[in-house]
Amino acid sequence: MTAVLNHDELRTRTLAILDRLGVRDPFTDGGELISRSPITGGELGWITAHTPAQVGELVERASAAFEQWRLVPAPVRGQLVRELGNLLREHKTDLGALVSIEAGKIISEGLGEVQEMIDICDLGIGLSRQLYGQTIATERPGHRMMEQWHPLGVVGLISAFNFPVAVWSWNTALAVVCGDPVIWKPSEKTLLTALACQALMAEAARRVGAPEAVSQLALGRAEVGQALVSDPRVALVSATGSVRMGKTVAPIVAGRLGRLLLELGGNNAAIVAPSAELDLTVRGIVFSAAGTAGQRCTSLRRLIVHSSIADELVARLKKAYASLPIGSPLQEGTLVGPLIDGTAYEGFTKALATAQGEGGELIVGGERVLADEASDAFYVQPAIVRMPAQSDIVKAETFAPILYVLTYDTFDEAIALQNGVTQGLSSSVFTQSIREAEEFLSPAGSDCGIANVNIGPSGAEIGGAFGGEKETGGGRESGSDSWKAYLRRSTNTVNYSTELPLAQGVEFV
Ligand code: UN1
Repeated sequence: MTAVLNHDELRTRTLAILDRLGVRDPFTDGGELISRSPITGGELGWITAHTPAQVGELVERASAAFEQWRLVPAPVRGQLVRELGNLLREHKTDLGALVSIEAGKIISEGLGEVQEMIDICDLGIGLSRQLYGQTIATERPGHRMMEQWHPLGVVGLISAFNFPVAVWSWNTALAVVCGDPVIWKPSEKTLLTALACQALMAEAARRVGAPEAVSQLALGRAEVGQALVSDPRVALVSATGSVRMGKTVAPIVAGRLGRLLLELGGNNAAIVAPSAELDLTVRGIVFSAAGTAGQRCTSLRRLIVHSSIADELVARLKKAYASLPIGSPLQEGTLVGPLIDGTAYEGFTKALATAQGEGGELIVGGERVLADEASDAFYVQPAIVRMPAQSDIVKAETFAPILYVLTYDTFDEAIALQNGVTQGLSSSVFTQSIREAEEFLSPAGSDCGIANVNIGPSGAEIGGAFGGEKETGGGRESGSDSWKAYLRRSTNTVNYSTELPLAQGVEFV
C-alpha cells in the first residue's frame, strides 16, 4: 500500500496544473458545486453551476454557431481537431495528472485517457476528408441518385466521472468535424477536467478562427441535464452513464423525436475455457477486473470458468489480487487507486454482503484500506466472490472492483450465462480452440457490442465502434462508421435528361 498525499499539497498542485492548462480562478466562494479529489476525499473548491435558463442561452449560442460552422468545408473543420490534438500532446502530462486527481486513476491510465483523446483527434482529421456518401444505380434513364451527409445540428453531451475527458473527445472530435457544435454536461464529480478540456478547445478554436460556441460547458446537477436534453434545438443527445440515467433521458428525447446515442451500463464477462493459456488469462483478468478500481463501463465483472480449471484459476487470481499495490494513484507503482466516493464504497460493501447472502464465498478482498491515512477517501481491496449461480446481484452492475466467479460444463452453457444479463456492452473468451472462439463471435455467440478473444473486455482502442446492445443502449461512438450519428443523410435524385420518366413505371400525363 502506498502513501496518500497531503491534501493541501494536492490542492496547490491541482491549481498549478489548472493554470498551465489555461483555467484561471476555477473556484468561487458562492459556487453550488463542490469539487473533490477521491485521492484524499478532501474538497478542492466550489464551482458555479449554470441555471436551466442559462442552458437555453447556451443552446441559442450553439444554434447560431451551427449556422456558420455547417458551411465551413469539412477538411477545414478538421483543422480545429488538429489544433486540439496538438494542444493535448503538449499538455498530456498535466491533463493526465488532473484525470488522476479528479477521477482517481493511476498515472499511466490518466495518461492513457489523454492518449485516447489524441487518437480520436487523429481519426477526426482523417475523417474530415472522408465524409462520403454513395452513388446508387437508378432505374430511370438520364438520372443520377446519390446520398450526401450533412451537418446535423447542436449536440448535447452527457458524460460520466470514470472517463471524464475521453468520452467528451470521442463525441466532440467527430461532432465538430461533422459540423455540429457541442454543449457538454460533464459529471458533477469531474468538473475540473471539464474546465480544462474547455480551455484547450477554446484555445484551439481561437487559433483556427472557429466560432467560440462550437464547444460549450453546461455545469450542474440533474436539472441542467434535464434542460439540455429537453430542448428541441438539441438535435442529438449523446449520453454515457448508468442505465438509470439512460432511462430518464431516453423518454424525454424520444418524446420530442430527437436523436439519441446511448452508451450505458455494462456487466462484462470473460469465459475461460479449459484450453486457455493461463498466464495470459490471469493478466487479462486482473487488468480488466481490478484495474481502474473496477470503475470502467467495460470492467470485467463476471468470470465464467470451465469447472475443470476453476480451482486452479481462482487460486492464481487470489495470489495476484493479494499483491496488488493499492494507494495514491499519483504514486509510481500503484495499480489500484480509490473509489470515486463514499456512495461507491457503500455500493461495494452492500453488493458483497448481498452476494454472500445469495450463497457467495468471498475468496479475497473486500476490506477498506488506508482509512487511517485518508479518512475521507475510499480505498478498497478488490474482491473476488465465488457464486453458486448467476443470482440477482451478479446480474446487477456494481461500479466497483468485484469479480464474481461462476462455473460451466458445456460451452453452450457458458454462452447462455454470458448472455443471461440485461446489459450488453463487452465480453471476451479465453481459449485456444478455434471452434469455441468462432462460436463466441458468431450470431449464436456473445450478444454484446464488443466481443474479444484472448484479451479481456476492457481497454478498447478508438478505431473500432464503441458501445453495446440491450440496456447498454445500442449507441456506437468513436471509430468505424460511428461518425454517421452526427450527420443527417440526404438522398438526392438528379434528372439530367429532357424527359420525366417516373419510377415504378407510373404513367401520369
Ligand atoms: C467507459 O468506461 O465509459 O474500452 C469507457 C475501454 C476504454 C473506454 C471505456 N477505452 O475500457
